[in-house]
Amino acid sequence: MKIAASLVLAAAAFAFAAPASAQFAKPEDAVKYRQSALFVMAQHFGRIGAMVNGRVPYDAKAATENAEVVADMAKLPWAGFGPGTDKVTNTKAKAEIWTEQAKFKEHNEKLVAETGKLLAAAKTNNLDNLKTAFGSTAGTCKACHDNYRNQ
Ligand code: ASC
Repeated sequence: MKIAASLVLAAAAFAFAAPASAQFAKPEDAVKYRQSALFVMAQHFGRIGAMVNGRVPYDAKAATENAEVVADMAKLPWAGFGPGTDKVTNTKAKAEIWTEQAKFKEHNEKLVAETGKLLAAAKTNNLDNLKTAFGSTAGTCKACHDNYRNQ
């Protein structure tokens, strides 16, 4: 009972001590989180790319499974760019992410929309549909990188 009570107090103290930058214990965790989501997304997007570019045989089921991961991952990184995370400097993120938040958010939303279309295209089991959606999604990745990521 006594232990439970002190755990509750400790949890409450932690909650109040947590920064305004939402659900992460520290800004470095937010950076790790967003980089991890983007890394996993790139791995699975790359597997679709290999099929689209003919480097591996087209496999409709694998394409859909990969597109599911891509579409899920696409929703995650943006929470990791919250207030205070601009102070973590050993990243490729440009300062404009935080000074042009509305524009950055448009790019984030575009990616979520495009990866949703990629998944829908994968589910048609048609390689041409997949190719079109892949190209369009890649263009969305690139547009955001061109504006908001250092080389
Ligand atoms: C990928 C990948 C990206 C995008 C980008 C598109 O496969 O890892 O970041 O495509 O290169 O231009």
